Amino acid sequence: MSYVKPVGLLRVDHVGIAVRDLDDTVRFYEDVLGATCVHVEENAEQGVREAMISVGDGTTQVQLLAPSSPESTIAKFLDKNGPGLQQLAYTVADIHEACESLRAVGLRLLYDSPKRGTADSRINFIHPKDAGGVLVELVEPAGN
Ligand code: V0V
Repeated sequence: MSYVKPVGLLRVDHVGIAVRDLDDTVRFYEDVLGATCVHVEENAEQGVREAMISVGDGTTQVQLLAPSSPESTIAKFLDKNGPGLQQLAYTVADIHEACESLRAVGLRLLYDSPKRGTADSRINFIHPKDAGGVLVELVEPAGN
């Protein structure tokens, strides 16, 4: 595969973990691991209740993802695999440019145009079958 224009990943934005009980898992991360929950929200479109857990300087976070409905992709993931690593997310400067670069080399993006992610970021995903078995998320933070 030849890469015409590399995407330009800025950093690992977060690692997403599918969980059954958000509040219990947040307590485990805070009380046992000593990390800090910095953000909680429900994203109805994605079918998740989520918590962002800050580690160290907070540049990279852990995203705990619980299903908010039985049809949620996270509910399906939990049924099939049980709790565990679900996705790896990278920060990009420009989500449209990043998606176009990937489409140009034939990779499947899950959405035709980016959707709303955590804290008003814009997100899209590379299909795990096109990214070495990893669900790769691209994140353009709000305010870019
Ligand atoms: C499925 N597969 C995975 C996977 N999910 N492989 C690695 N990591 C995952 N998370 C594999 C699965 O083992 C199958 O392989 C194949 O893909 C088809 O899986 P499936 O169980 O039939 O599932 P699908 O195709 O119905 O759905 C899979 C996709 C779905 C990835 C298309 O989960 C999706 O749309 N995900 C993107 C949205 C999302 O994850 N939202 C929740 C996070 P075999 O068995 O055929 O070999 S929301 C979020 O991250 C937010 C809000 C944010 O960050 O801001």
